[in-house]
Amino acid sequence: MLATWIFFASLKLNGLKHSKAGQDTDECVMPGLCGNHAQCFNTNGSYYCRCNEGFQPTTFNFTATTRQCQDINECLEKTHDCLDNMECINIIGSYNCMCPNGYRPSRTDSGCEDINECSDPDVCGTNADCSNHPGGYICTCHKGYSNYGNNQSKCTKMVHFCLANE
Ligand SMILES: [Ca+2]
Ligand SMILES: [Ca+2]
Repeated sequence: MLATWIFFASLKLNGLKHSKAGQDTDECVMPGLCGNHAQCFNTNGSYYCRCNEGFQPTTFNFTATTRQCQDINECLEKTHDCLDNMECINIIGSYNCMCPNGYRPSRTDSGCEDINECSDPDVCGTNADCSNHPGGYICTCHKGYSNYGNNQSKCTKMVHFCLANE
């Protein structure tokens, strides 16, 4: 649920208020009067600005002079509706719910599920056993092979360096 913020313009702009005939002037025809990420609404004798959905005013007493509507960080303010096992990624004007590395969107519900990397026989190659675990996998090398400390890479034949006195 994104909050909608409204600020009323108390600014008196010369020449923008009532015309001599007492008729209302549409201040909103002035480009950029409310700044970025805001909409201008004309009223009889005045006007007001409203931040677009996903934005809020930068200060409490917000008028058109400051012209500031800033992005709401829904992730920090905990107003997002991402599920517990999803990551909230703030973007300008909205937010995204993403699955962490090693997970993908579930086909059965709207959450995330582990990717079984071992279903791809090529992920660890023929010289290792692949074991899947939540969010990752491990390649365990066969005897005589090594992935040299990177247990998510393929294993290569270990090279034996002979010492001079061997
Ligand atoms: Ca945002
Ligand atoms: Ca996994």
